[in-house]
Amino acid sequence: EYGIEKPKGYKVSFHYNAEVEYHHFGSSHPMKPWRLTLAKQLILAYGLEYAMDLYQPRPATFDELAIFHDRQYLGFLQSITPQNLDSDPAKAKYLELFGFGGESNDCPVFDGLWNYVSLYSGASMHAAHNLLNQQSDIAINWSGGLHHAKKNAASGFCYVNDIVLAIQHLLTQHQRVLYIDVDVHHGDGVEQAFESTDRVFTLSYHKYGLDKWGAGFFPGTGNINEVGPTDPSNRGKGHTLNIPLEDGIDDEQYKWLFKTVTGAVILKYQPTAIVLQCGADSLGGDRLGRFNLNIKAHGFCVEHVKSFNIPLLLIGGGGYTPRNVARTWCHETAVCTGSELHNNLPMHLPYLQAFDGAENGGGMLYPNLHNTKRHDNQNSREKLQKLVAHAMENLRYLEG
Ligand code: ZLV
Ligand code: CA
Ligand code: ZN
Repeated sequence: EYGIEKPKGYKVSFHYNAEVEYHHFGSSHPMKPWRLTLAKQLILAYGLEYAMDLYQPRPATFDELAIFHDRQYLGFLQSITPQNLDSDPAKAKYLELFGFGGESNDCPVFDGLWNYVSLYSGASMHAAHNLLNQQSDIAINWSGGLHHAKKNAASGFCYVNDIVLAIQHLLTQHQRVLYIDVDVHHGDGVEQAFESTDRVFTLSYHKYGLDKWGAGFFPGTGNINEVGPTDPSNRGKGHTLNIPLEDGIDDEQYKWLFKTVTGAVILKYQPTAIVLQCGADSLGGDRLGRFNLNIKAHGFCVEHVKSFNIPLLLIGGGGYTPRNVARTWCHETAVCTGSELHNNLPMHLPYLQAFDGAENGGGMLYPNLHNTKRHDNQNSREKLQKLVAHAMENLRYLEG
């Protein structure tokens, strides 16, 4: 009844180890791994598991994570616990060095941290593996997408960069991989990791700019003129594109921008694999985000990328209003399998309460999130047109 037949011609796989759900960053921390429980319940309630191959990936090993990360950093990550955190003064120095603690507690040390990072990374690597051996045309890992992690530091809720690890795996067989990032934050960790290669093109759409107190929106990078290395001898020159946006961008503007810019990048760069980070903090009403997108406009990005029929890895990312994160990733799973979902949530849905009542979206899959508008639209038509012109200008580096 919900259109769950397996579509002919392409295969979708879903890579998920439910153990990730049981990790807690702390009660006041906005990152909630249990949003994945909500997403999974929605996906199952709509019967989407029948339209995909399901895998329960094993956690990544230390050596697998060391393909990108420094061993010293990983050793630290593997050994710290909330209990031994303050016991050793020598540790304090490393906490600072590796991006923990300080005045910011974006990256807390919590129980099971090592297990958590190896689970979400293992899932992204397994998804990439499925694309490589052509078991899937689209592989999905909603638990990954932690784009801020650096090779030797945690940053912005991200400890291990599963995206970089997955792309490195794809590079064993693909000459050109395109990375696209629709999380409201700049995908700085992925950009930095591949800044010196022409085999990965990174494209991020994000909020950029100062707030009324003069603080830059996290991580503070990703302006339109940040195009990576400019030295002509650097092979990475011209293979970075950033699309900085203002508060409150709406569905029509975002869809137009995404289609125009992403389309141009795909045509020019001719990737043989695409990784799409689907951070759901770009939705209207997100606790941390500033954009005003509805679920279907966010999902349009997946539809558009899918339409190019290039092997595709879909990964999660941010998203801080859990019920809407779950809705979006359920919708995007359905976009992949080619299923249409009914706007009334299935009656037998566990956690139906999380989606019910006027303030939680009235039991619908597609509530209007634009009504939850808290951020006026600062993106004028003129500004966006200038931005696109500048982006096209940046793309000229790709030629010759
Ligand atoms: O969605 O944080 O602004 C991928 C992702 O892109 C900051 N952090 C840092 C720099 C100094 N500040 C503040 C530190 C605060 C520590 C705790 C919060 C706690 C409660 C509510 C909001 C935040 C918070 N932190 C909001 N924005 C931040 C950013 C990090 C954003 C990471 C986005 C990750 C998963
Ligand atoms: Ca982004
Ligand atoms: Zn984000």
